[in-house]
Amino acid sequence: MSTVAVSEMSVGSRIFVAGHRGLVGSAIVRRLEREGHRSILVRTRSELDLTDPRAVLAFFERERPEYVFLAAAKVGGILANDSRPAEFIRDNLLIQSAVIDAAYRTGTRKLLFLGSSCIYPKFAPQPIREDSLLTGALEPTNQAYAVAKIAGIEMIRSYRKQYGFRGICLQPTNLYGPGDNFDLESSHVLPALLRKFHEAKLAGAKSVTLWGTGTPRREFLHVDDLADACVYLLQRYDESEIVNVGVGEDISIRELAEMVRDVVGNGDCEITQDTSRPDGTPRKLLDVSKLHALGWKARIPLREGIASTYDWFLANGG
Ligand code: GFB
Repeated sequence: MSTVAVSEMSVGSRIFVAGHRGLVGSAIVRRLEREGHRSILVRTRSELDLTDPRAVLAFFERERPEYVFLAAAKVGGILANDSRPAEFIRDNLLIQSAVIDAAYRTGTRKLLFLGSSCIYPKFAPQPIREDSLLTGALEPTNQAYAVAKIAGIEMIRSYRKQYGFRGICLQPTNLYGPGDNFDLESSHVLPALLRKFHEAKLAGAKSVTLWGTGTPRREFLHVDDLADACVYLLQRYDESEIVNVGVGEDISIRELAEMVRDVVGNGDCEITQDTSRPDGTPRKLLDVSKLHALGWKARIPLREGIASTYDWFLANGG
C-alpha cells in the first residue's frame, strides 16, 4: 500500500459531486469550496436523473468532469432498508453503474466511490478489516443495499483491472452531521434520537423510546471528517483495495441515547425500549489501521459533533 504525490486536483479542476444535496455530497462541496475550488459541477435531481444512463452519459460528454465524487445513493436507516429493499438495490445499482461507466467512457481522471460498513459480513471479526469483504453472510435488514454497494466496489475494481480506470472505494462507517435526514421513519439512529429527545423536551414528555434492545454497538463519524478523508484520499490514494473510514471507537445505542439526551438538555427523560423493532447487526466497528497508515485520522469528537448537529437541526426548523 502506498500513497501517490499530491498532484491530482487543482483549484481549477472540473469536479463533479454527484449527490450534492445529500449528507455526504453537501459536506464534500463545503470542503472543496473552502479550499478554493472554482469548477465544482452539481446537478439537482430534476436537472439530471442519475438513474438514467443515457442522460448521465450525455451530461459527462458535455461537461467532461476530470474528477468525480460519487456520493449519490439511496440511503436510510434500518427500517427504510428493511421495508424498501427493492428501491435500495435498484436505485443504487442504476446510479452507480451509470456514473462509473460514463466517467470511464468520457475520460474522467479519477473517481471516488463510497460504499458502507454494512458491506461486511454480519458476524465479521471486530474491528472489521477490509479483507473481511465477501467472507460471510450479510445482515438481513440491509442486504439489498449492501449487495448494491458490493457490486459498485467490484465494478470499480474491474474497470481498473480491465481498462486501467482510476477508481477508488472508501467504506465509511455510520455517518451523521448537518444536512442529515431527521425523519423518524427513514433516518438513522443518531438524527432520530436528536429529534426524539428534542420533541420530548418541548412536549414535557417523560420518556423516549429506543428501537431494539439498545445493546448493538455502532461507530459514528461526522460527515465533515468523511469529506476531509475523501478529498485527502482522492489526492493521494490510487489502488484497487478498499479503505475503511471510521474513528476506531464505538458505543452502544443505549450509551448514544444517554449522550444525545445530555446534549439536548433533557436529563429527566427516561429511556425505554421497543424490542419489537430490529437491532440489526450486533456490532460494526471498522479497523482503521490502513487509513491511519495512509496518514489520515478523524478529528471531531462524538459529543462535539452531536452538539453542532443539534445546533444545525435547531437552526433548520427542528
Ligand atoms: O442507524 P440505524 O438505523 O442503522 O440503527 P444500522 C442503528 C441501531 O440503532 C439499530 C437502533 O440497532 C436500531 O434498532 N435504534 C434505536 C434506532 N432507536 C432508533 C431509532 O429511533 N431510529 C433508528 N433508525 N434506529 C444501517 C443500514 O444500519 O446503517 C444501512 O440499514 C447503512 O444500510 C447504515 O449501512 C450505515 O446501523 O443498523
